Amino acid sequence: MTPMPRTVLTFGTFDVFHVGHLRILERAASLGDRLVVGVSADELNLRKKGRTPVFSEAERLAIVNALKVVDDVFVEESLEQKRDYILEHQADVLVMGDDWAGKFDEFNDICEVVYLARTPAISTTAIIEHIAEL
Ligand code: C2G
Repeated sequence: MTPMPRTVLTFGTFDVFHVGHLRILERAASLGDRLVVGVSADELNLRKKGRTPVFSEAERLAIVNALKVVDDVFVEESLEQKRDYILEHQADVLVMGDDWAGKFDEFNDICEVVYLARTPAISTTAIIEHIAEL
């Protein structure tokens, strides 16, 4: 019998896509056979970070979906729906950056929860500030 493919699920805004985003998606993909990414809705980002993303939800979805390591994308409408998303996408592993360390341990009952170290010294905010100062 062929074993079931191992599905990895991760979330993020992925605004002003940079190498830190790429690295975490590559590492997440290496933990399974299939990588699904929940891309934060514009509305969710506004609530979470107090600013509208530079790139729209449709643009961010298109960019993430075009990556070789990504198999499927969907819009993450709310932070509170994580359990539903994990079940809906039949995720075996939930991957989050370690800025969220410990925050999603409650989902250990339905999947493996892994926190990966962030790539140092790069962020969307730093890029926006850098460009603004040019
Ligand atoms: N990331 C990283 N290294 C960086 C910057 C970001 O590894 N230098 C990771 C983050 O840890 C996250 C992913 O890239 O796992 C996406 O980053 P953001 O777009 O900043 O994600 P965030 O807005 O925190 O969204 O449900 C949770 C949220 O949707 C997470």
